[in-house]
Amino acid sequence: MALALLLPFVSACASHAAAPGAPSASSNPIGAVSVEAPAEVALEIACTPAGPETCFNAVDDNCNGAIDEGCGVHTGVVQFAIAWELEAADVDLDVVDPKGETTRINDITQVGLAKDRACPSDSRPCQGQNTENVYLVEGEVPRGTYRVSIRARDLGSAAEPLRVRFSARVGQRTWSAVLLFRVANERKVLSFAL
Ligand SMILES: [Ca+2]
Ligand SMILES: [Ca+2]
Repeated sequence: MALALLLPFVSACASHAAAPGAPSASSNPIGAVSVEAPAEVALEIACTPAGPETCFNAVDDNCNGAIDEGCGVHTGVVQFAIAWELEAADVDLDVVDPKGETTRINDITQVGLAKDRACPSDSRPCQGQNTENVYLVEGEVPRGTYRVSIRARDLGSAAEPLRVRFSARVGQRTWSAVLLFRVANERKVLSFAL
């Protein structure tokens, strides 16, 4: 089942709208979400419960829709998170909201997107919990396109590709993928539209 769900996302930069007959905006305040991702990014939409939520791994371990809840990071009905193990690496998560505003650490965009974690950070040690997190503070999900950029500023080690876990939640659906970065400043961009 997981493989079948994954396959539609493998094609290069294809757009994936909801199936015909999906609930209309009036009956479903979240609406359908279409996703675009680079060809090499295999987005998983099937969630397999792995027990209690594990902190700072950017995975919805208990499949309740929230990513890393109960870990001191904020969650919301829109949430984007990344995590990586190599402490020497520096990875950035930037989200452009439907109004074109880019999220910033400890600030809230006009539509209500906030970023509450950045690593590495001068102001707050990450203590090996290398994550970045963007979430909708409150209210209804703003419609439009969320453009999500993940950039590896520093790979930390040239020995092998840097592995970064990425998860996204928009409304009632959560996506997840492992991103591999092979050169510094490589950027992967995904978009979620509703
Ligand atoms: Ca969870
Ligand atoms: Ca988790």
